[in-house]
Amino acid sequence: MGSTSPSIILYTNHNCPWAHRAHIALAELSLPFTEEIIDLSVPRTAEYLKVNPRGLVPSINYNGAIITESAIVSQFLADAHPSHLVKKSDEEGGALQRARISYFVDAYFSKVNSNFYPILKAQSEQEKEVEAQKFVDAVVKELEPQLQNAGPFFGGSSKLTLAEVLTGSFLLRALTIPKYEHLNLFPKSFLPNLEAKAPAFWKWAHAVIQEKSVNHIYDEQGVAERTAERVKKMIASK
Ligand SMILES: N[C@@H](CCC(=O)N[C@@H](CS)C(=O)NCC(=O)O)C(=O)O
Repeated sequence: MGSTSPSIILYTNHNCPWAHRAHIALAELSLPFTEEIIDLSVPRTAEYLKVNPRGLVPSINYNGAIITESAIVSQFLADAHPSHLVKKSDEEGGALQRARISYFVDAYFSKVNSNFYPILKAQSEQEKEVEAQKFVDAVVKELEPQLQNAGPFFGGSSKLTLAEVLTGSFLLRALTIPKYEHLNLFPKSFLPNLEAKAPAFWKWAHAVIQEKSVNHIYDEQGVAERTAERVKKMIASK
């Protein structure tokens, strides 16, 4: 499966951090693909619902097989095209590397990223400080110990791994949206606090977001502005 170039259609939307994972995987694997942008501002077409009955992006059509859910899509691509992203499970150290990556990604999403929207939705600076501290504390407790041997990427890898494929688009958001101070989404202390308390995370995360495969579809300002709009709507509908 890995040697000939497969036919791939990626159903995506560049503003979606989940779909963004598939872009990173495809770029890292240098796989050519056709892109179909799904407009998420309107109901999904009957045609797209046939591809993914959940109506979500991303989905891929890989040589005629439909695969949905960003983590599954990324894992599938990495498994189908063995590379620097992850060792094969029967390779020496492969099963353990896979376990380490899965644990890291689980920690990122269940313990750290779950604190992201509460910061944005908090309305006073003081409330934002409290929520932001929870994010930083979770990074310190859950991720910092796992990044001590980053080199610069997960597990001492000099190239991106599946850990970065699955977290990169979220790191971009966490590290760039706070720079747009006028949008009042994050407390001013957030980035300096993160840098001071979680230096290994800081170094790793910046190495990740500087990679072309990670940032090539990212519209930093657009995402920041649309996030502010979405948060406004969430607060108004409470
Ligand atoms: N668990 C899904 C989440 C994907 C997801 O939430 N995509 C959003 C855009 S960021 C979407 O398609 N939303 C369309 C909708 O909810 O109607 C994955 O990882 O692929």
